[in-house]
Amino acid sequence: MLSIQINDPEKKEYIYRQIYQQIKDEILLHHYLPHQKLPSKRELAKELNISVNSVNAAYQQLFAEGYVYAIERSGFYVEKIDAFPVPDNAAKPLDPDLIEPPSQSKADWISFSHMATDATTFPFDQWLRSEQKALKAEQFELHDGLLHHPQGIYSVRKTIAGLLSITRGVKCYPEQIVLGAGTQFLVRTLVHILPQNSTFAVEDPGYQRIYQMLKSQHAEVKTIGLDDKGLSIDEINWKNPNILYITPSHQFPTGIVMPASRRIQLLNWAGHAENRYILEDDYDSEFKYQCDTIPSLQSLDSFDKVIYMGTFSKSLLPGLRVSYMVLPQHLLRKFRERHAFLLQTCNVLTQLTLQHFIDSGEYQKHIKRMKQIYEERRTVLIDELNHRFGNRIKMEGANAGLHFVVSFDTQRSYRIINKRAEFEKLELYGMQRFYLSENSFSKKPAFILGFANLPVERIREGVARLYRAVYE
Ligand code: 76U
Repeated sequence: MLSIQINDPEKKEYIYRQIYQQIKDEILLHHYLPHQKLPSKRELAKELNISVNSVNAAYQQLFAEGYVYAIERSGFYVEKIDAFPVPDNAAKPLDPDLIEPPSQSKADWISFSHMATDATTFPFDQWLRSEQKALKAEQFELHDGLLHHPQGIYSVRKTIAGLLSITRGVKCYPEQIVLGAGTQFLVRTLVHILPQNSTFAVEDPGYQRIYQMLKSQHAEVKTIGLDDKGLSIDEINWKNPNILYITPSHQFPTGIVMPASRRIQLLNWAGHAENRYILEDDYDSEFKYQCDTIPSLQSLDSFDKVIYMGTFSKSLLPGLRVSYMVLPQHLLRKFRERHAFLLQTCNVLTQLTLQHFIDSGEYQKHIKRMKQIYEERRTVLIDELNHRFGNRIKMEGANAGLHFVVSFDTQRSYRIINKRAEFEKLELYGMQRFYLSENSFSKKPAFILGFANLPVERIREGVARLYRAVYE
């Protein structure tokens, strides 16, 4: 007879689950042998003093999972299953090196992060209103998930195409737009539609997450240094890549705004051979100071060689995860051949909310307001840095975007400054993060200062903490 024990009913585990679990374990341990007959339901119920229904439920579950089989008018028999150590119910303790430290509260920290935007200035009410409109008007899109186009919802792409034409001079049809949850993801899908055996080139210093991602796709990737106009033409000629990933509006991270002369050199370079392309990452182009925004590279391209990429991470919130790219028509054809099976990665409700947010004019209103807010933060920050550091600081790349780069006249190393910054409760990122090859490593410590999440009233204190981290 089976040695089944029913626990204290107070434990609140269903009786049928207890029977099921114990029989299953005994089968796996080969305490019950293959083809052994289980006691009849009535017998077992009587012995354990429980209802036949409970035994029946346990047997049915064992049957459904394939631990026992049934023979009509005879009963249930143990399946032939290899002996197997019964897994412990409790999870194994997590190896110490895998434990994630609890996230620190950063309430009294000051942030120079280039990654954050400011949640306090985001128009949540208007966003929620757009979401409500989306929920009411587009229920079909929401429940009919699998039918969505791999490139994203058409009406959303139409709205984005309209916006890009006004704000960035990008010429495109909605058909050419591909949405995706992040720039990295989009670049990854691109790797598979660009010419085979391509050699990629990335800016150095540059966006390390794209560099690493390209390498992880087994692409050949070269790093190319910068001169005062951006990506060095000499180095392109010497290293001979056929795909360039660049950030001409505001080089990431140095902040160089690429002048027309270099843009035209690069476009001519791309037009020179069939397998050449330029990936223009226009990540923070909405924000330009003291003059209007500079038209995109894509708007100048008459060879159909520029793949334009953008994101709502800087203009709205990075947590939305809505980014997009605009494919030249011949690459669009490749994308459709190669990626027809892909499901869109952007959340449908977020896509539709974004569409309403843009169509209602709220997006442009928000950008206009943020331009003023960021302009003020930038000016106050630059003034305060000049005031506090005098000629011991050098600032670069502050004409656009939401960050610039500062270097200091100091003997202190990155390590010490970063440690002191942490002590000062100052979120600060060093430029060493962005140097992709050994030989681009600058000797003087330099830091990227983001001001998107830095309210004006915190700037003086932020700069004071920075001064202490560097000099005291
Ligand atoms: C994005 C560049 C050069 C795009 C960026 C960023 O995925 O669309 C930086 C770091 O939100 P996504 O990416 C936007 N192109 O720098 C944003 N920067 C990253 C996220 F904040 C991180 O790791 O230093």
